[in-house]
Amino acid sequence: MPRDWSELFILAEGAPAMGSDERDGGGEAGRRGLFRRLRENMSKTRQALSAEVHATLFEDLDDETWERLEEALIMADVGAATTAKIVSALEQEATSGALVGGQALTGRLIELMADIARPAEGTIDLRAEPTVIMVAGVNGTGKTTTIGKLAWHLREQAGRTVLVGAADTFRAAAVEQLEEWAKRSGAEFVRGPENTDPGAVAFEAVKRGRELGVDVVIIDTAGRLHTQDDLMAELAKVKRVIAKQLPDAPHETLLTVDATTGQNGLRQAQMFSQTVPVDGIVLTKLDGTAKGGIALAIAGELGIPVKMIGIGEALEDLRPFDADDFARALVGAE
Ligand SMILES: Nc1nc2c(ncn2[C@@H]2O[C@H](COP(=O)(O)OP(=O)(O)OP(=O)(O)O)[C@@H](O)[C@H]2O)c(=O)[nH]1
Ligand SMILES: [Mg+2]
Repeated sequence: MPRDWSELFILAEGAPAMGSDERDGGGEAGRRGLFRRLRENMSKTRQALSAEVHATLFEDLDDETWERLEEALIMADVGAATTAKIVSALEQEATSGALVGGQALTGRLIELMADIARPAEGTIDLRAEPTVIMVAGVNGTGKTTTIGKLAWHLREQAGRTVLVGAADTFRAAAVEQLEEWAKRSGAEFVRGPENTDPGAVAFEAVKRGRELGVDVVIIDTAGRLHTQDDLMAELAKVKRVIAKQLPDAPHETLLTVDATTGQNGLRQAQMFSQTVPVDGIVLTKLDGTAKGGIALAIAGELGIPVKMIGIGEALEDLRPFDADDFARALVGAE
């Protein structure tokens, strides 16, 4: 599971040279700093969960312990099925005497959560030239913002050149917003005439990306159409059109899920992944929610890895998802 950008991005030349962002730099001190920030970002979820962990695992164990723990995890949006899996495993190990004491139980709880949060490798392969990344998601979940942040990190952390294509053509404001992010992140930008077909813009963006020789092309898509069926049909079409320009593309389809919407995010991920194969989730707005456990529900129930997390509205507020750190930050471990 990627712990930093150099592990998230797979490059033809091997590990990338680190960019200038010290906070993302390697080394133990850098890692501790990042973990501290993650804990702060997730303080709402953590406060809710760590109090319950202390009130249960550090006291005498009985049926109520496990019920209370289950309730706490469900409140944090870990999801009923995934919660049941975690708690029954923990209960079994505790009852068999394999685990004794609050510390050991908490440590094991974190391990169980991290294992579930890590259903697959979770890397992003950037070896295709250009690599085409399509970003999908319900309106307002953070597609455009994530694209801006990702474009910036691709440049800063991996030295990649990036082009972004505005295939969300239904709102003029959406195109301008993406253009603004392209400027901020130093990416090339492709738009179509007003009300153009989104597929045509995606096609043009990939074509232009190839002509310019950029490393990565990122395609923004619409989050809202007249009906959900229209939205899904449009997304499938954009994907098909991209493949016409470049046979293996899109190489990566990312789905943005707004962590504050809790279980709704799980349903969205289900719906999108039935339309286009989703390679990874970007879990956004983790900074403002007590429902961070949704990462576990999505990974546990759909088997789709969370690859990145959004922890704010600025360019640098995107991080690779580290399942171990995430589980530790959720439960409140140091
Ligand atoms: N706090 C916080 N806000 C975020 C994050 N990601 C996105 N946002 C905010 O969420 C709002 C919606 O983000 P957009 O990027 O416009 O979402 P979108 O999916 O492109 O929306 P549509 O284009 O309408 O489909 C904006 O105000 C963003 O600043 C995040 O990680 N944390
Ligand atoms: Mg948008």
